[in-house]
Formats: sequence, structure tokens, C-alpha cells
Amino acid sequence: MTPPRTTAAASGVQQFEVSHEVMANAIRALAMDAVEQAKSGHPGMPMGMADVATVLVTRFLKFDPSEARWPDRDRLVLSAGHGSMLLYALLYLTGYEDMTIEEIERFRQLSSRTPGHPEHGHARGIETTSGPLGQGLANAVGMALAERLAAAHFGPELVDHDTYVIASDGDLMEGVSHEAISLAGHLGLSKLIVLYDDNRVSIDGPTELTVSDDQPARFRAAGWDVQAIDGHDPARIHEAIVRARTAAAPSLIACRTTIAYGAPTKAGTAAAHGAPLGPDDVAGARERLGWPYAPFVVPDEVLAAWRAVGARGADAYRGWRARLGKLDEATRAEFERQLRHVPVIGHIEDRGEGVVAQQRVLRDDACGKLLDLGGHPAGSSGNQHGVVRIGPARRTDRARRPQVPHGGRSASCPMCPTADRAASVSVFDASA
Ligand SMILES: Cc1ncc(C[n+]2csc(CCOP(=O)(O)OP(=O)(O)O)c2C)c(N)n1
Ligand SMILES: [Mg+2]
Repeated sequence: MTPPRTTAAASGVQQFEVSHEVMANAIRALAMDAVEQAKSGHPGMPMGMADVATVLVTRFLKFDPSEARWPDRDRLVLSAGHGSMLLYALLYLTGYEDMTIEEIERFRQLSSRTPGHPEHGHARGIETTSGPLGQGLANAVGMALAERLAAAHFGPELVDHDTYVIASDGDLMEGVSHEAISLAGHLGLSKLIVLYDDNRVSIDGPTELTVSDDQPARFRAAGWDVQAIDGHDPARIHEAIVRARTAAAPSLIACRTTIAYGAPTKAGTAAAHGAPLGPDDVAGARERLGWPYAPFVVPDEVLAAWRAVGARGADAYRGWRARLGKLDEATRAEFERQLRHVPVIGHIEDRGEGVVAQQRVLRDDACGKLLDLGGHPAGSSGNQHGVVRIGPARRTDRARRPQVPHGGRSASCPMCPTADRAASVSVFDASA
């Protein structure tokens, strides 16, 4: 089959020469071929979510593969880490240097950049390690919160990005996701968008075997904006993301999909969750999807269309660099300090009783300086403001950890690494 040359979706938004369907099929083919070659992996999820991912990445995601750590890039977190080939295919197709076709061919092999579940640091573009279900979503809530805080400090010229999460049934079953969903709703993290692979299939069969939660209702109850769509309809996916990006609350888009979309016998079944499709279903999927190419071959025009998507972010990156360059020196230094997680050090005045400051500061007795905790130090409820009390310097060796009262934390100054010089510093609740 020759890939269709036109394309424009009903909404008139798609501008590429290769159709949405063909671009999504490139993801499906790479996923099924890589899993087949490795003789292990999860082809179903990438094949099911290929349409959603294609709409998101080709039309919305702000990123630049040659500047993978651009601080103001949109984050894309694959919480359903078992579907790692979805992410690896996207990184390869959009042109991240680390993710070559050879790495895709070495999926799940020792020392490859393409382990079974994504590992942060193995290849640029992998925002966080995921695999333990639920955690990616929780990490993403943290990322969205970090964006909110940084934007409040530095303004939208410098910090203005969205955090997208691809999550599966298993992610939403995990308790950790519940707490994270609750917090995101409470804080109104409106730039967080969860694309839920609502495929009604999990590891052992239909989800009805194990879970009866009304997931959209659960998110609604936590204050989220919720939509439910056909996850194979590009126009609906597009509309839903447009709405989610302007919603005043975090957004859940429940995308009804078919696991292993295109596979003749395994689509829609748990058999496609975590095992190769097998040669018959792979051949059948090639036929059904209209993808006649050999394993790991993405035709030049299809790859070029994907690479054009990757190249599109360079202008936005350059614009951001220019704005960064116009900052005054102190603001820029502070921005860079926060990016590098370097603590603030500064002298403080002891106001007697050992109570010296409220929130965000720690003093280390060994050097008499303040450490920036970057948050509420006592970690307690709103009416119990954290305060710092400077105690006598104590040894902080393994045998004798400093006593930390309920609601407190202790820390040593990173500038004073010698164990017997490092003072213990406790953070108490003011009300304690
Ligand atoms: C915390 C945690 N528990 C168990 C697993 C093992 N596990 C991997 S995938 C999966 C089921 C996932 O089902 P679903 O999320 O619906 O994915 P799909 O079959 O739709 O791809 C499980 C239980 C895991 N990865 N993490
Ligand atoms: Mg599922």
C-alpha cells in the first residue's frame, strides 16, 4: 500500500502529507515487531493507544528532540510503563538521537536503551522511570505541581508547559494514584492531562474480573474535568485535548480503545497484554492495517513526516532561549539554581529559644548557614507552621541518629559532609 498523501482530518487541523492513520500504524508496527523479535513484551497497549499518542504528539506536544532537557518542554509520562514500545517508537520517529532503529531492534536486550520498562536516563526523552503501575501518574502530579510553583515564581514567559500522562487500568487500580489524583484535584493542577487507556482489558482478562470502579466518577469526585471518548477517532481525541488544555481543573480523558488494535485474533483480548502476537497475528495485523513493509522498516515519507513533527519544536525552543537571555542576571541565576537543585545558603539570626525562621529554611549548626528545603519543612497541616529550632550539634553517625520529634525532619548541611561536624537540625511543628 502507498501511504495516502492527503489528510486533513475533518477538523482541518492535520497538516502533514501522511495521514494520521499511517503515522499511527508506524507506532503499531514498531511495537509489534520489537516485541516479536524480543519474544517478550507488551504489544497490546502501544497498538491500542497509537491513535491517541499520534494526535497528542503531532498536534499538541511542545518538545524539541535536540534539546531534550529544555526546561519548558511539555512532559509526557508513560505511566503504563509496560507499554514502553509506545514511548520508544515515539522517540525514534520524532528524532531523538539516542533512540535509533537499532535500539528498537534491541528491545529488551541486555545493555540496550530499550528495556522492558522505561528507565529515566537510559535515553533522552524518557521523563521518568515507570513500570510499577500508578507511580508515573503520581510523578506527573509532582511535575505539574513543580510547573505551577516555578510559573508562579518566574512567570509564563519562562515556565508554561503541560504535563501529559498515559495511564492504564492498572495505574488507576493502584492506591498511589488515588492519593495523587486527590492532590491534583485539590490543587487544581489544570495543566495536568491524563489520557487513560480505557481498554477494559488487564493482565488476566477483562477488567470486570477484578475491578468495578466507575473511574470517571472517581476523578470527577476529586474535582477533575472528565471526558470519555472513542480513542481511535482522531477528531474526538483532538477536541478532547483542546478542551482539556483550557479546563480550569486537571483533566481525565478516558479513551475507549481496543488493545492490540489491528491484530486479527488477539485484538481486544488479554492475550495481547504481555506476550508477542505470534507470526500469524503479526502478518494479519500488517494486512488489516495496510502496512506491507518488512519488520522495523518505516518508509521514508512516513519517517520524514514524523521527523517534521520533531523538528517543529525548534522555533519554540529558540524563542524560549531568547526570553531566558533577556532576564536580569539575578533572576536567571535563581532559575538555574533551582533547576540544578542547589540549596540556598545564607546566614540567619537566632531569635532566642532556638526558633529562628518559619518554613523553607534550615540552619546547620556546623556552618551556621541556612538550607533551602524548597517546601513546608514540617510537612504538617496548614495551621501548624514549621519552625526551625537549632539544637546543639550532635553526631549524626549511623549509630546515633538525631532524634526527630513527631512531624519533624532532620538534615545535615551538604556543605559540611564530615560526619562528626555535621549538626543535627530538627524542624518542629510550631504547635508542638
Ligand atoms: C504496582 C504494580 N503491580 C503489578 C504490576 C504488574 N503488571 C504489569 S501490567 C499489569 C496489568 C495491567 O493491566 P492494564 O493496566 O489494563 O494494561 P493493559 O493490559 O491494558 O495494557 C500488571 C498487573 C506492575 N507493573 N506494577
Ligand atoms: Mg487495560
